[in-house]
Amino acid sequence: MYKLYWAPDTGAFAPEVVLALAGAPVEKVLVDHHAKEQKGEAYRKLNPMGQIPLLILPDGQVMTESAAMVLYLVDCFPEAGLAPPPGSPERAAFDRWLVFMAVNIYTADLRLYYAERYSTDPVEIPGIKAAATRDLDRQFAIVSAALGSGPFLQGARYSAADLYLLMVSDWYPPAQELPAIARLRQALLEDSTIHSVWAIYRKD
Ligand SMILES: N[C@@H](CCC(=O)N[C@@H](CS)C(=O)NCC(=O)O)C(=O)O
Repeated sequence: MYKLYWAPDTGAFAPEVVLALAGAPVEKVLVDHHAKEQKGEAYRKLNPMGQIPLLILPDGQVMTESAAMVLYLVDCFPEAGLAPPPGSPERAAFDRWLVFMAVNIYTADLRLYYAERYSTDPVEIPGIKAAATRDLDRQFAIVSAALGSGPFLQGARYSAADLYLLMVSDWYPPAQELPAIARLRQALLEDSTIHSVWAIYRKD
């Protein structure tokens, strides 16, 4: 059994939707995001970064980092078809876009939403937010161009990288206006399993 520490509107969507599509059993632990439970001593013992999500594997190993969870889980459940096989040329592109979104878009989103953490001087907050917005516009334009005629990053079949894109574009509404991203979101949300997990995360 997997154990997922989650909260609405967080990166826990990515591992949860992969587990749901794979049909894997998961116990969910709701973290009180607004009360900053993730910064408390008990939670930090599991994740010293004090961040959500946190995944405990069936053997008890603790995983942090949403993209690492996705990369690991897609290979645990190859029959779910959520990533090209390891070692294939298609897998290189899958890994590339997943990591691109995790290290660029996710972190720019954090700079936008937690701007006060990125400087010791509050005067700099508007500039931090403006730079994050500029970066998000540029990064989503790159992903949008990569979608081409899509509808998914690798053509007709969706992968967990597309699900990650659904998640990060939820956090930045201007990205949802880009036609290729709007089309991808609509196509993914037609799937009842994806839609039901997505709806849970939007209940904040
Ligand atoms: N690199 C981490 C980032 C996780 C992260 O920053 N999560 C946010 C929610 S989306 C969080 O925990 N925010 C609460 C906080 O930092 O206090 C990952 O991909 O899992």
